Amino acid sequence: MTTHSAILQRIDEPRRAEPADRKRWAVAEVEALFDLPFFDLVFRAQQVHRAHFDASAIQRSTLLSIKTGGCSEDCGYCSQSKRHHTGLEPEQLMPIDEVLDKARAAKARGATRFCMGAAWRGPKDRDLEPVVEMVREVKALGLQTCVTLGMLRDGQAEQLAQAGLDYYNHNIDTAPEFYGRVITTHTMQDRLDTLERVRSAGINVCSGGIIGMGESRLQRAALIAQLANLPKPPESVPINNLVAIPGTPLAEAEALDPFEFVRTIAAARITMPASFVRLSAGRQEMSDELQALCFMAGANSMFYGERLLTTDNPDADRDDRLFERLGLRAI
Ligand code: SAM
Ligand code: DTB
Ligand code: SF4
Repeated sequence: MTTHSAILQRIDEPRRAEPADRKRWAVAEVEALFDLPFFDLVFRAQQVHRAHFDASAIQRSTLLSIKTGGCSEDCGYCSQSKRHHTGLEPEQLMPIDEVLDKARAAKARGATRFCMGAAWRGPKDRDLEPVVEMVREVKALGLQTCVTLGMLRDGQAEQLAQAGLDYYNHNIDTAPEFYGRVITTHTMQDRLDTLERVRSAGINVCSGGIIGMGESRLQRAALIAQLANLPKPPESVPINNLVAIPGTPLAEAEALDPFEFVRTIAAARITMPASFVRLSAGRQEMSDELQALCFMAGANSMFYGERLLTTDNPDADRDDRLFERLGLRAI
């Protein structure tokens, strides 16, 4: 018998698998992509996109913060660090019934994946138990599951895999050379170690980054190269535009040229042809036209529903209208 999740899995599969002799991207080569005239870059990204995917099909995930605030880490962009004064009230882990209600609503609205986020450096074993239960129950609703819980220790990824977790989100966030300017309480190597644990446990990897944090174009290229050159590229690559949150060290970061955001999407598409590239945080501040350019540059996934973790996302109605106007189809 074909299960609902097996069908979802199949819809999700890119048209062509990665070639065995996959190219390694030098940072300079990725930078050369960024340096192309805008329309040459977008055209190239479109060609790659269409060779691997139906260009009208967009995957939609709904996010839920299951444990908000009070985090020990000092990530300079994040509202949830207890070191920043963002006025966010730390909360306990959300009860499972509430999580399931949100998941049912997300499914009814048309999301195919439900992503649960926790403001932890990493889960303690006693934290993981209830999350494992959430994964099992959300999956039983016929949704794909994703969690983002911070760094994992030995054995934790396997527990999540046993519960049937489909994706683990863990971003490398920025270029290796810029990492220490944004985060000092853990290293990029710590993040890479977790990604390796997730891979070894057989869970799909969701990893991307944030742009607009004051990094250079070369550093944006280095972020993309680092993702593309992972032993296996992430199945899902979220590209977040910084949401500048008052009270965080990056509250006053200078806004990035929107075309540079589109270029980053295009570079991700070209270097990771078979991955889903997610147009992630920052959509609330984007015009419909800018989002359309992102889809044209190869974005084929997004967060759907009015809330990200602690900030707003466009209303589902606005997104539905945009899909209709552009002839896009949700998967
Ligand atoms: N604590 C876990 C972790 O760090 O992986 C999970 C939650 S954390 C909030 C997930 C991701 O959200 C971060 O890695 C970052 O990429 C993104 N993020 C957080 N705050 C953001 C902001 N203000 N703007 C854009 N992206 C943000
Ligand atoms: C990802 O790359 N972006 C999402 C999800 N993965 C967890 C989070 C975006 C957070 C934006 C700021 C906030 O709402 O707090
Ligand atoms: Fe904590 Fe994650 Fe926010 Fe960093 S990004 S402060 S680890 S919740």
